Amino acid sequence: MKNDRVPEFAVVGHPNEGKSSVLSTLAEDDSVRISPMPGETRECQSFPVTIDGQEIIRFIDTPGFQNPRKTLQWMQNYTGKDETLIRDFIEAHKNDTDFHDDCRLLQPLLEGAGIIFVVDGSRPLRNMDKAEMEILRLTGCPRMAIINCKEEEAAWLGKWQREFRKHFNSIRLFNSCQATYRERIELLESLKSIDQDLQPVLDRVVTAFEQDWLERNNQVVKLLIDFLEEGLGYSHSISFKAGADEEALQTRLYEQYVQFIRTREKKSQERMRALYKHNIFNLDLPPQSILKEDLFSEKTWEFLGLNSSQLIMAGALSGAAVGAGADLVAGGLSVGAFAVVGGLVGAVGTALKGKKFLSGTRLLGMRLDKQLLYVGPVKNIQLLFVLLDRQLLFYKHIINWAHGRRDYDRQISHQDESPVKSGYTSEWNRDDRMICESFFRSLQNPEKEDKKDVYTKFSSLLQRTLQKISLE
Ligand SMILES: Nc1nc2c(ncn2[C@@H]2O[C@H](COP(=O)(O)OP(=O)(O)OP(=O)(O)O)[C@@H](O)[C@H]2O)c(=O)[nH]1
Ligand SMILES: [Mg+2]
Repeated sequence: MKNDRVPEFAVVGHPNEGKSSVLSTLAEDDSVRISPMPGETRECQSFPVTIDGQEIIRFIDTPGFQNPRKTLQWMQNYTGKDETLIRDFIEAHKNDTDFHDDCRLLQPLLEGAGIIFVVDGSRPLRNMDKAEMEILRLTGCPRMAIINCKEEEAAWLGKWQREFRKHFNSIRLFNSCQATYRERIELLESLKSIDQDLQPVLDRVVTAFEQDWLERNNQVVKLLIDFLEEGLGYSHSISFKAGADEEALQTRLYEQYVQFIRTREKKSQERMRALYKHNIFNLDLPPQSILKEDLFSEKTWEFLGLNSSQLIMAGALSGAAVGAGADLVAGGLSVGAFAVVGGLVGAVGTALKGKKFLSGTRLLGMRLDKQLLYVGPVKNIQLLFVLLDRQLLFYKHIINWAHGRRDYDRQISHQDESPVKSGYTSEWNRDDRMICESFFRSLQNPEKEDKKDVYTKFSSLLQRTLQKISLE
């Protein structure tokens, strides 16, 4: 592999070991075909990784070995030069259907690709595997081995590792269904050790991956701020005719708002998904995920956002609905903590009593002035923290969903049912919460606040949090 070329790696191995899954995760490409049936990949396919429109590395999916023992035998009896071994093997077998897959998988090596050999380390080592490793050694190409355990079985790992040491320059455990961003970077780092010539170019690739990740986090920050501005700064007025049914109107307006914020939240999650290149498959949330709860469910408000004393402080400082905190303290955490109106809270609050989540204090400000009913902006600061927690948990879910994973096989349960906060915002320190309060205040009084400073601090708080979640 020359220095000025885009580095290229062929992912090879026995059928059905997880080659395509590893590739899909490494390249963050969910269009790679994966199947429980062996023999899914029959032809080589190249998957480039591009950053800012520039191809920086390329992985090639290949079919599994079809006839490793006979291939090895042929290679061991070969009397030509080492450099022509692969070419002559392909030439000798190109019309033999028994060696179709072997010829295909060796072709990229002829064109200068490095080797990533994938095995399922949860099964025992067989002679067939030794034959495959020996073939790869005879090719003389730079190579690393990846142990991708399909089952949680570690009994065979030692044996695999001992055998690998004889044949490969580098060995790594990498789970195609669970690998995180950090593990992808580490794998690329270890590719450097398989060939000195690769080091400078792979250094550039790793730096590009890291910068790209930071840039995507920046995009998430922008996306979150847009979402919060729209969702919390929501405000408009409608005409109100004397004698009209105020209560019905307020209820309708409240419901409109709830619909609006739910749709907007979904939209920003879709954008986040696209940023992390999850385009095709469903990324099922674990069955007990708090994110499966409705935004306005009691459980959501119990588990996410600030705790009651943090909330009282936040309300006091930002001039937001302090009552929410007081209610939570007085009535335990059973109250939904929102209501429809601001100025008219008394009347409507009473009228709506019994309707589970329309009681308590203010969520959305509403003010009647002559012929106009003013709606918004949001009054309850807890909504800021709940929305943020939901987005941050969604972010965590997205970035930790490996592209090679196609279903939710491990159930992560929320066993702790006590009202302990499980989001990120309640872990923020006082200074961080104050940054949020200033941001919230600036949405309530857009013309009064010095927005620039507030936004800079809020952005950097979000950026720091995303970075921390990326490394968890
Ligand atoms: N649980 C689990 N399943 C995995 C893992 N890696 C792959 N699989 C599953 O194993 C099966 C085979 O995966 P593929 O990636 O298609 O394997 P392959 O080596 O490309 O197979 P061929 O193209 O047929 O040679 C699929 O059902 C994958 O979902 C893993 O780490 N954990
Ligand atoms: Mg495959």
